[in-house]
Amino acid sequence: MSTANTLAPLLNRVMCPQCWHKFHPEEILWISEHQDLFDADHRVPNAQKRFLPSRFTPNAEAIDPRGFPCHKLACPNCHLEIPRPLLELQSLVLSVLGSPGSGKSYFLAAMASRLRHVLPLKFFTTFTDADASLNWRLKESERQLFANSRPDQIQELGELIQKTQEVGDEYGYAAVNFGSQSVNYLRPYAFTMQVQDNHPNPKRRGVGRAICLYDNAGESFLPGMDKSASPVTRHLAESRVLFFVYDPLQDSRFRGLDAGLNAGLVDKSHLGSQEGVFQEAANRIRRYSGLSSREKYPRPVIVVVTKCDRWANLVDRDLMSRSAIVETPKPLSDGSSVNLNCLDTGLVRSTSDKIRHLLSRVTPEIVSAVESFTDHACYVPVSATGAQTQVNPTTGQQAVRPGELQSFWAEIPFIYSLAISASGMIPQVSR
Ligand SMILES: Nc1nc2c(ncn2[C@@H]2O[C@H](COP(=O)(O)OP(=O)(O)OP(=O)(O)O)[C@@H](O)[C@H]2O)c(=O)[nH]1
Ligand SMILES: [Mg+2]
Ligand SMILES: [Zn+2]
Repeated sequence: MSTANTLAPLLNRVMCPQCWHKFHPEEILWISEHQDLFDADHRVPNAQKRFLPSRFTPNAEAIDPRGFPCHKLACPNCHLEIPRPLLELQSLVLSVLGSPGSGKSYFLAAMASRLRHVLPLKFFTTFTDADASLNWRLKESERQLFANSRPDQIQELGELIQKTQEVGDEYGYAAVNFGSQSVNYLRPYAFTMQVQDNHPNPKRRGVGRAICLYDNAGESFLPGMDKSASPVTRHLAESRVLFFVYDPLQDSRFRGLDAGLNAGLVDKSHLGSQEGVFQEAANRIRRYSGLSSREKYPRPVIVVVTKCDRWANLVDRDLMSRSAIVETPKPLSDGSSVNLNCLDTGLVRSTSDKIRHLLSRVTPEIVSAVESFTDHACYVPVSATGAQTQVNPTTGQQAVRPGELQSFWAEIPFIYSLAISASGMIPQVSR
């Protein structure tokens, strides 16, 4: 029995979400289970041996060389584990980029937590971890923010989610040996997303995607940090949508607009400008994907303008009371109609215009950096924390009672990307 017919239905081509090797599903390796085969792999240290199977159980599980049935799969190139949904569902890679401290990890935690809630409740779509160990760091961040064991105690934001490390975090990265060369790969967060069978529109039922998201340390986006031995930002080239996390509070011109914006914020300008981070990412995308400097990037760039709990008033006093997901009657193919939740893309775009106007006035180089790269830019305000942060007078750091955290629009960049894509998973309306 071959591997190909043990896992049907499989995609024709699979892409490793770590080393980006593309391969046929029959090339996939299995991860042995017998303890004698521990630390016997020439690529991945301290791991079970990977092997190409020749024997299978009646349940279509490979049998390892010591006769044990196996369950996990690995990439034929880097030997790192690949969650099974990535072999079965079309994958969607999304990159998050931004300077150190801009709020990437907060945004991802708030976004994942909202999507787990909003997609099943409003869009008849499941959103679940494709692999618990890959998503461990993210789940831990979500738990710290939205299911904290001391919800009433004031805690500093920098403690709830710590800065993302550039190396060394055993959950975030994996070292692989290619002969004498060791390569450090960034591990993705992986989700399975599938339209449920109770979706009112039969055409949408069963549509699914495997989602891979990446959370780098901001330092990895600084110029000169792109190394062959640590290709941790290579996901940028495979990404369908870029989320550029822009933090207005790191820019002194922005902070000059409102005295309230200064409290408790650490000046990060010595780390380089945020448009410099974007330019560097754009250069890497051009280099990895062979896009010439005259060509424009054909995919969307969502500028996630974070921490809007601190600056929303500069745009619109009611900004944070608006909801972009609305219930609307939609016609079905059989002539009947049904009330469905839709993304109000009209509201998202008009909000984007207002924020673009503010950025063009205060930090015009951000707008020109993004718009000289793509014709598909959208500026979305997000707050991972909601309006409840305060500044600890002794340390000068932002602090919060975790029980009061309530994110704003954290799921909208993702939902908007799906709504404007051809997947048909998220219906849209423009009011
Ligand atoms: N007010 C407010 N502060 C935020 C928000 N999101 C993040 N912050 C603050 O920004 C700090 C940095 O956020 P992180 O998510 O860790 O930033 P990062 O981009 O992941 O940074 P690196 O891991 O260093 O690249 C946090 O410790 C918070 O103090 C937000 O929505 N509102
Ligand atoms: Mg981080
Ligand atoms: Zn690989």
